[in-house]
Amino acid sequence: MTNNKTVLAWLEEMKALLCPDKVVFIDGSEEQIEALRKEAVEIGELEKLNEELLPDCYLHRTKVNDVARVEGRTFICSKKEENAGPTNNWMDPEKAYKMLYDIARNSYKGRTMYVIPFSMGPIGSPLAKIGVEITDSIYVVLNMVIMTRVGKEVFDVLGDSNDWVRGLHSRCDIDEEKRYICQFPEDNTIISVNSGYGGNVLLGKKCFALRIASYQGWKEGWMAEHMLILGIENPQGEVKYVAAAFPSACGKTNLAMMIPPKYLRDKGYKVWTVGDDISWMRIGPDGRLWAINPENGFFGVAPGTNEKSNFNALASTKKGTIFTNVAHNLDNNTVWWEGLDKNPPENAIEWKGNPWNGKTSDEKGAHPNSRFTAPAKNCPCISSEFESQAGVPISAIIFGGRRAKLAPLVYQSKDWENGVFVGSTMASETTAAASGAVGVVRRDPMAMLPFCGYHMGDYFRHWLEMGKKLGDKAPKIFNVNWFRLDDEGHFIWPGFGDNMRVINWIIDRCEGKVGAEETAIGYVPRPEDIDLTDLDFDVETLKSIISVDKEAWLKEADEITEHYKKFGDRLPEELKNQLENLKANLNK
Ligand code: GTP
Ligand code: SPV
Ligand code: MN
Repeated sequence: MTNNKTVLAWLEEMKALLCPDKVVFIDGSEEQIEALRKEAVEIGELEKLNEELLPDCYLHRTKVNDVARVEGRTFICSKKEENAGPTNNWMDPEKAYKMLYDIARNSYKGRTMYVIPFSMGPIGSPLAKIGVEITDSIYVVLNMVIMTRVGKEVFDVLGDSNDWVRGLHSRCDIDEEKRYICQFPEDNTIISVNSGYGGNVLLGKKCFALRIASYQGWKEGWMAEHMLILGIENPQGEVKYVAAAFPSACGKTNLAMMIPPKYLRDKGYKVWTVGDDISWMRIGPDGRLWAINPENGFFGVAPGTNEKSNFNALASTKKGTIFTNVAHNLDNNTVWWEGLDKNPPENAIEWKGNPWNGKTSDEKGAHPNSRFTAPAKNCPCISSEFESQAGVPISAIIFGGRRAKLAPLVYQSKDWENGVFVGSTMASETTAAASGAVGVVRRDPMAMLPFCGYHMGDYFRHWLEMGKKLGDKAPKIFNVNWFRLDDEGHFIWPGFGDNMRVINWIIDRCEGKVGAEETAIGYVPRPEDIDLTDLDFDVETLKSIISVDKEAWLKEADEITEHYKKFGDRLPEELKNQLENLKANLNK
């Protein structure tokens, strides 16, 4: 399928190491994919779901010990430890290769080595990049076919070039003691062993499109970010694009596919999805920041997805989708998860594979991090620019996270540099998307804490440099928080589609159409400027979630001081000054 010498040489090396019984190149043809689906069903990797209700859909269960990303076993293997920085685990590349090759040696014996050529981004786009993943898992192949652009065409575009990312995945024994997810940014290489869970094994996604690509972006002058991309069409038919970085399971897929409230729809507002997780951004010929979604599908959180919370995501899962770790409804051979509807199946199998009665059981039917892998083209609101080679121009960048207290519903940073400060100090309560405690506040700069492939101080510096290059064409930077809780622990803001009310304020700010109140942390909306039409939500409550509590923010500033210490002398001076300014403003 290719004559590329660097590809062929690497494949020979991998064959000698892994000793597969046979090698299969994935050409992207429907016949080959269909044959693989059949085989996956025969060997029990997948279960075929109801062809009438969920055509071409399948169910997969991972091992119980293998249900989320494992940040503690994820490593950046740069030659120098200091280049991985204080927020990453580091391993010496020489030692890492040796250890990983020892683990993977002969692990494909009796198995097939699948070779997957894939493009992150529209094939041939100047913003796209190419990878080759080898794996011994049909589940991985079938997920990669949905999540990326796979097939011979990718090799054609690659030609003789050596600019491609090597990805080795081996399931080995799914032994959590020997599980490693290692990125070698200086070698364009990823090695993942002893896991079969999405974020650890779909190597195009977090490993390449964020950890390796963030490093490439730093070296080459572009940005790889953990951001959704959303187009907002106003009644005049003009579309503005925003990119938003929220940590895992904090609402990217939801915002990327939201349905505006009825009265805004009636006026003619529309929302178009470009991406729900990752954004690659470059400065275009016009000097603005242009973004593509490097992915081709959605690997979304299932629980909580329903017709009301995310109609478009649910619609996207109705055909050609792989469900992982959800409950299996045996009555009609479909799937179910917590929050899908109020009618859990009685005759079902839960995510671990045991019989389950959703009406009487206290156990969960679906794992909290259960996922769907759905083709982007299924999405009813997929953007007409989804396949655009040039990408879309970004008007605003939005940061956000889960903060029960403190962070206002929305505020605008004073300028790019202040926006980088806001992003670099982001914090959020942890979720089930990674193993470990849930609900603990942690600093997660730009939602990239688990995904930045180099020293985060250098990453902040890169953001500042990009701002200088963009000058007055830089997107405006905002921060949002949909997750404020009242004293009873209920969400105060209705969220979901009603977030459109906040997005409209953001767009109006970008266009200079609306004023704001200046506070110590940035610009917050004047209460009358957030449109509450048709919403049972009073202005006093709104005021309570857009106000800035100086005492609480002074405490926050102290925590930021601690957070910043980690970065030592690689913390840009500009950000230190930003922190001092914040303190001074709060003490005024
Ligand atoms: P990753 O795929 O892990 O990167 O996650 P994500 O950021 O795409 O998260 P997703 O959109 O799947 O949201 C996960 C959870 O956030 C779900 O439980 C949603 O119900 C909840 N959520 C999303 N938007 C809102 C909102 O506006 N308000 C509230 N209260 N919850 C929300
Ligand atoms: C995330 O955790 O941010 C995800 C899911 O998008 S995973 O691909 O597992 O990383
Ligand atoms: Mn994500």
